[in-house]
Amino acid sequence: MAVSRRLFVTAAAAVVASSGTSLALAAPASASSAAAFSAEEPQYRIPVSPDDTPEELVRKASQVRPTERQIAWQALERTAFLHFGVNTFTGLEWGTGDEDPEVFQPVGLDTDQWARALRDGGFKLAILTVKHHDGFVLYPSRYTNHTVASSSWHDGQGDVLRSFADSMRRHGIKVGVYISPADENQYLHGVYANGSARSEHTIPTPVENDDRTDSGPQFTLPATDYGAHMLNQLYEVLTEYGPVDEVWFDGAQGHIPPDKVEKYDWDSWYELIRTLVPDATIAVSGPDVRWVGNEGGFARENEWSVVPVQEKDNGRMDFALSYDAPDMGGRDALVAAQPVADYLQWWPAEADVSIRDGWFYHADQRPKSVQQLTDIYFGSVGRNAVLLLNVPPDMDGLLPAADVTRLREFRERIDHELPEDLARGARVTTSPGTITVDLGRTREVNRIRLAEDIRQGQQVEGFVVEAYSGGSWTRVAEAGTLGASRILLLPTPVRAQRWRVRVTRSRRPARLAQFALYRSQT
Ligand code: FUL
Repeated sequence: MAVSRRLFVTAAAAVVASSGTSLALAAPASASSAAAFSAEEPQYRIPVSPDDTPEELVRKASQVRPTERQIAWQALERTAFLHFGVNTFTGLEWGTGDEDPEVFQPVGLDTDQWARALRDGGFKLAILTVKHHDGFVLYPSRYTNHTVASSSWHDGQGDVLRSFADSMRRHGIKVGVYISPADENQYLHGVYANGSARSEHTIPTPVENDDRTDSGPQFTLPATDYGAHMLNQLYEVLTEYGPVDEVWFDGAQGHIPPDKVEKYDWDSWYELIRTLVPDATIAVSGPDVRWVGNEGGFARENEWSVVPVQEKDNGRMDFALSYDAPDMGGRDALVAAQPVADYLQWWPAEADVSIRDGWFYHADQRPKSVQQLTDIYFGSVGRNAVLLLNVPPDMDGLLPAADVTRLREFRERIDHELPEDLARGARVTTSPGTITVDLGRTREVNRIRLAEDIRQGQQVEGFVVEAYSGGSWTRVAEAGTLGASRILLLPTPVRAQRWRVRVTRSRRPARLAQFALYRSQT
């Protein structure tokens, strides 16, 4: 079959280069998907219709590809959340919007300490709650008084966002911003969910005595009153604090009564973000990254990055099934979602969880154990998701010492779980659907890490890993999806010189980017 052979030739070239980590193989695709793969260009989002046959759905899924920004995001693997704001001082998880800004007194704020701890924990990006549901803003916004500027902390001159962004960049950590769509303070001021119609707004909307003199980009965008408020805040955050790498929109409504519905101006928000920071991912209530569906940090055993989505109000994409669906993108899910799905889209999973029970700091809570964090790592990064671990700063404005220690221990543990790759530089041979590595001598292995080259989409639906011993191949592990990262833990170490991965089912010929073997040192 032509497609298969072409990929196989490419595979051979990769093997000759003996990169050790860039392997390729032609897997036995199911006949229907392989035969149908042809003219259509692969893309990030492919329309589906109720008339598509199950085979057509699978063929379309096989043609979905990530964008460059999604590829860069997926490679981060470990990302961090920092929930910090008035709740840190009131002890609440969801604020009220009418708290006195004076409660915000992080007298020892040291964002370099945050950055060092996250860097030493192996984190590549950190997302700060610039605004949580209470509407209190961690920088001096021109569009609300519910901000750090209304606190006597630093005589009203404090700016946590500036400090955070500068520290993260100094320590090589990318900058993300959580800006809650729900805003209790704006609700109390009659702006959020006030029933205003969408109309054209000039963004940034000039304020009295506006201090912005340089002429940055200007927008005319449709929005409600509150939508324009969000646009103005996004504009401030995305133009005054250096390059932002992720904008995180939560889906929760806080305490705002459920019948007070603000129809968010997603299309306008996304347009502003894409124009101001084209490389930034827009996460969760956004087109680039999807919420995994729980707040425990665990992806599904078989996690797909190609999933059926529905187009909702004002250009928002949403999952076509429910977020707790056990299968997000397998063949059955593609069919089950068909009556309501508009597209199949590359929408990879982000698994969020807090190191403590709450998202905000509470003195009576303790960080999770190294073992719990390790299980979470294998359950997220090991299952084709990116981990988003929350580490909440305390009332001094510091990450608690116990959490700092735990982050370092966590990184050390992962380093010991996946030490030297025993397959690096090994002799590699391929045959259709199989890659074999010869380690040159018998080695003991108990961790296996595999990855598809996601530039070619996500194709693998089933694979086995086998070790050659006693004159025959023995199955040591088997799993369904593979995706950007799959880590398999063997219950007992296996000794063998030759190891192979065999793809047993795939949507179209797959290409492996990694086949690594480890003996943990724990
Ligand atoms: C949720 C919010 O309601 C929580 O407070 C927290 O921010 C979490 C990450 O998302 O939906």
